[in-house]
Amino acid sequence: MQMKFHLAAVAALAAASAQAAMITVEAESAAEVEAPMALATNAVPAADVGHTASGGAWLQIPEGAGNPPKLEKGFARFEIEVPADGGYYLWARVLWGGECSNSFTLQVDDAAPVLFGEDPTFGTWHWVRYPASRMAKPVQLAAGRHTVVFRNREDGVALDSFILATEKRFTPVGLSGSAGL
Ligand SMILES: [Ca+2]
Ligand SMILES: [Ca+2]
Repeated sequence: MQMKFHLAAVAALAAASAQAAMITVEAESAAEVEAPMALATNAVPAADVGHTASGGAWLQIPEGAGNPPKLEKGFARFEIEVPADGGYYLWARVLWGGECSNSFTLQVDDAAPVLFGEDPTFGTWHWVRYPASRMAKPVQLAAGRHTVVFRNREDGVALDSFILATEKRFTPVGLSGSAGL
């Protein structure tokens, strides 16, 4: 079955299936940003990042800004409202500079930090999932407020937006993550 999955249709989908829930968060809506994580916009793009970010802006750690263990600083913290209890897959729209610039450390609430990324798609915006493995269990979240932190692990990385979705078959496409199931 082909189904257009626009954000506006989330309510309808939620009504159709009690288990399906999805939220989209723009990187630039972070509650807190610590340098060298920094805001960039379509109007004043970095040389190594395109003009095609959703919401017209993104967060980035510029190439050469430094990364652990030399520099432990640099994160973006998000306070999100999860609509329903469930197992959530986290999709992020990212742009990686290369092998040494293709990951964040991801932390949800007080859970142990995990590796996000390390995939081999460079120089273009693309969607990356956590957990990456199709066999791995999604992140269990109760309805309500949660904290998501993207931390500096390698410089030369950019984060446009991210999605939390309970639907395992969901795959975001394009700029804002609207997708076919
Ligand atoms: Ca890497
Ligand atoms: Ca954005």
